[in-house]
Amino acid sequence: MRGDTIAAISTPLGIGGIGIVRISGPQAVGIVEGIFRGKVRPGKVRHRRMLYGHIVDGRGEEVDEVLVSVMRAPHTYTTEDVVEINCHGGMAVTRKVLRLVLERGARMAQPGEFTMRAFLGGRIDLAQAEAVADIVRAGSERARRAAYAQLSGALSRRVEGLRLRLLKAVAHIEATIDFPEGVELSDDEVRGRLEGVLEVIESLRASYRRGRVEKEGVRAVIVGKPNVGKSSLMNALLEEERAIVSEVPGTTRDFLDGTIEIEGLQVHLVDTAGVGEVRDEIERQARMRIERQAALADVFLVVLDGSEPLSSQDEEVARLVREGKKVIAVNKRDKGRVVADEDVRGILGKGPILEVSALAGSGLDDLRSAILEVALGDAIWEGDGLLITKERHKAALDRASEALCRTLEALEEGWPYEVLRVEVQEALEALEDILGRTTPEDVLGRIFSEFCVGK
Ligand SMILES: Nc1nc2c(ncn2[C@@H]2O[C@H](COP(=O)(O)OP(=O)(O)OP(=O)(O)O)[C@@H](O)[C@H]2O)c(=O)[nH]1
Ligand SMILES: [Mg+2]
Repeated sequence: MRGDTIAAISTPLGIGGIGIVRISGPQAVGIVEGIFRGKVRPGKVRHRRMLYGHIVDGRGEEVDEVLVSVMRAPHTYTTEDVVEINCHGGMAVTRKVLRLVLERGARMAQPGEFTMRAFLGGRIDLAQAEAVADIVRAGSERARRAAYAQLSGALSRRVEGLRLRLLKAVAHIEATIDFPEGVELSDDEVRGRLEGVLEVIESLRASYRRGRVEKEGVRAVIVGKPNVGKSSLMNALLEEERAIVSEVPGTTRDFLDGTIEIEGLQVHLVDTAGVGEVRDEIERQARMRIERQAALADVFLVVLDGSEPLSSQDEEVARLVREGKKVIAVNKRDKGRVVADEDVRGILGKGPILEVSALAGSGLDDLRSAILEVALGDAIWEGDGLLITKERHKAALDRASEALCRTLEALEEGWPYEVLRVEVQEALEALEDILGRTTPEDVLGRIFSEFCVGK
């Protein structure tokens, strides 16, 4: 319910430099007045100010030394009065401060409730609110950049622009219905306007694949026959001795993973057991794990030993990765090379071939670039930097696109303008759904419930 006052610990639970208890709502300032002792009373603050003092409990005993930010509605995160108590970042301290706040009448905030209030208060739209969760979760530079663009309203402005253009088209269609003889636009002009909008929608839809990759990163699964240096390469890329390396074939049985960032893109590396003969139960289990990982791969990093002729085991590896995108690393180049590129192509087909030495650490920069290129490869998109990253937005744009295509068809076939109006209206509503203007309450609830508490 809006109108009550909510509170939560907004910093991660655990030990940290500071912990912040955030309070929002009409009682926020009054509640803090009751537990704060300092030179300036929170109630005296008219806009944004930080006060130094102590939090005291019901018996007047000091709980912690704090800084309290007092922010007055409507220019706050939630658009309501907001007070944030910066205390020491320990579990006992933050919990105690929160308990005192709750005892004075605040209610524990639901996940995402502060941001939901910002949305309901009209400070941000739904696409921006969703971006709050994304920027908090962003694990790489590219994910952060995509989330920030959405948070700052780049997507919202684009969608709002399209919405206004469609509204004009609707106004024109309605005028044509009401005063058929008084219209100043021809069918061609209506078509031109709708096509213009459709074009922008299509370019946004086309950015979705790329947007997903930038936001989620990619999973690169390292495969190869035993002893070619998969684990060595994994360690070299991670710059850490993560996996056991030995001259004995069959060293890796399970799979291991680790994450690197290549030019801001998160790449999740998975090292697997060597693909070879299956002679016992452990090897059977290892093979099952390889196949499971292979099914999850966005990209394969296929490792060959370039110092030895290719074997039937390499061909088995090739069969495993046949369907996928791949980067081929011809390893052990420090030992000399006997395998020619044509032979590699012969069994593995497409994909960049890189000569590397995991042992000497050479060729790794080119390998990283190749992984990046292949990961982004068929997500090529020639846009202006604005990316769709969310399934919900993609679905809304699909709906808008289909409705506009139907509108154009109806126009082509000379259907009455009443029919056009219905279709354009559908497209309009789909766009408004991105901004949260027509989004039903249960959908809103679901979106905000995915946030963390305190956001
Ligand atoms: N000379 C040379 N030796 C390498 C290179 N990379 C790995 N090795 C050696 O090859 C052997 C096998 O390396 P691993 O990294 O364990 O190979 P793997 O593919 O993970 O092996 P399995 O887990 O058994 O399938 C070790 O003795 C490594 O030191 C390289 O670039 N040059
Ligand atoms: Mg290994």
